[in-house]
Amino acid sequence: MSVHFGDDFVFGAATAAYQIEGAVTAGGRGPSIWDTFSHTPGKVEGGDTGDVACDHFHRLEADLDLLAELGVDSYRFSIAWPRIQPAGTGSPNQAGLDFYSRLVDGLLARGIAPFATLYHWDLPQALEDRGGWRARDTAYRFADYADIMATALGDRVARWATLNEPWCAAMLGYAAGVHAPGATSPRAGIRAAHHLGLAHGLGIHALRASTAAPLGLVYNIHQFYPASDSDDDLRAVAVADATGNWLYAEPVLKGRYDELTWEALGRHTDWEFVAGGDLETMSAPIEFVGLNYYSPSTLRRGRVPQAAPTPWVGAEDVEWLPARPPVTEMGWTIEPQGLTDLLQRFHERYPGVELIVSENGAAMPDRPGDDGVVHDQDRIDYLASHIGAVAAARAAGVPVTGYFAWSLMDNFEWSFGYSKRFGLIRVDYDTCERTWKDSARWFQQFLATRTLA
Ligand code: IFM
Repeated sequence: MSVHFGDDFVFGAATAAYQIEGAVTAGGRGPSIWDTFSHTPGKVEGGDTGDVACDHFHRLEADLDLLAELGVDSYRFSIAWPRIQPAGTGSPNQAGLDFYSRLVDGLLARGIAPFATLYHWDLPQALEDRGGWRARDTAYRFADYADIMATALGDRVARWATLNEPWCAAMLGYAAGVHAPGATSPRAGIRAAHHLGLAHGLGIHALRASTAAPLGLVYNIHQFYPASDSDDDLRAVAVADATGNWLYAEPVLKGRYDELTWEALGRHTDWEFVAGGDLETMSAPIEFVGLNYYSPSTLRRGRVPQAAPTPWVGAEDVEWLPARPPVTEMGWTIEPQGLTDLLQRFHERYPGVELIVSENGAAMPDRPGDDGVVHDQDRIDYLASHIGAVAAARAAGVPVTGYFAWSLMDNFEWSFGYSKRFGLIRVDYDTCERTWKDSARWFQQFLATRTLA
């Protein structure tokens, strides 16, 4: 059986600024929390930093040509806030605006729809020095930045996301300490989650004033399964959902926090940072939600509470079972059915919102053959099976309108540095040379027919 995706379905590839751009001091860019974090010994594998990354900043035109050759409908990129406001406040840095303006115009000239994400984790360091996402003020500074970007690019960007994966920004960054800024306080993680949601709502208001494009945000809603049908294991999933998923989605899509979210997080916070009117601001109407999916997890009621610091704030007595094989280089279970299930259950909980698979892909071992090419049949299988999983969700009535492969090219995988490769296109980190992997050729051929065999 084959599945065909009509022309109204959007296929694309995704990247993020700090992961590919490099050129961290070029054009007046200020330091971000990821510059500080990656330069702190012991924080990133191999001492890797984003100083050069894929040197995309200097290779923009050639990278846009790669996208055109791939044949994508859309490109999802993120804007580095510290290129626009080097110290996180004040008037915009023209060189930064010019770079993204060239990026957007270059996409449009190639017939590719620009999909911009405003915040993919590179907070200006100056704002972190004033409290970062622990501070309510950061949400208002984000709205100023959103306003600047909407004014500059609102006539040309086809789709805007305010945030990428607020769970990672809040919990990996402020509770578990494995992402920038490296804080290890559950309370700070929850505050950050709320202020990120507030920033999203304020950002939507700012964007709305200058663009008619669809607006939304991107989540990594986790797909959880209970280890058994026991009440304990079902409760483990409910708690993990309430604290790891609905903490982010419920205020935005329903204007409230779930009862179980208040309850489970109550041991860490008194919620004093939730001000009157916040939930209304956070739930400003949006057109779409992006869901990033890589792998599901199986949970049971934990026998031993998780040791701190953990990103699973509020779910400390939930146990994550070891990943079932087959796994990717990240050690993540390969389970396409998880994507169908995620799309279905998100749609059931939040009907009426358009969904986009805004990231999906796999880090694989990737050894170039004697011909210098990476013959990554494993990645092709991963992509094909997950695009099939999207088709299954659509067939079941879920309004999924797009799929973005992560990632266009190998890049800086946060605390794993350059040790994990997710790209369709290989990057030689000594020369920054790009080489097409078999998966890139496969995606190109697939996009030519939009038909999955
Ligand atoms: O590389 C990241 C990306 O920045 C956010 N989503 C998950 C990807 C793979 O870990």
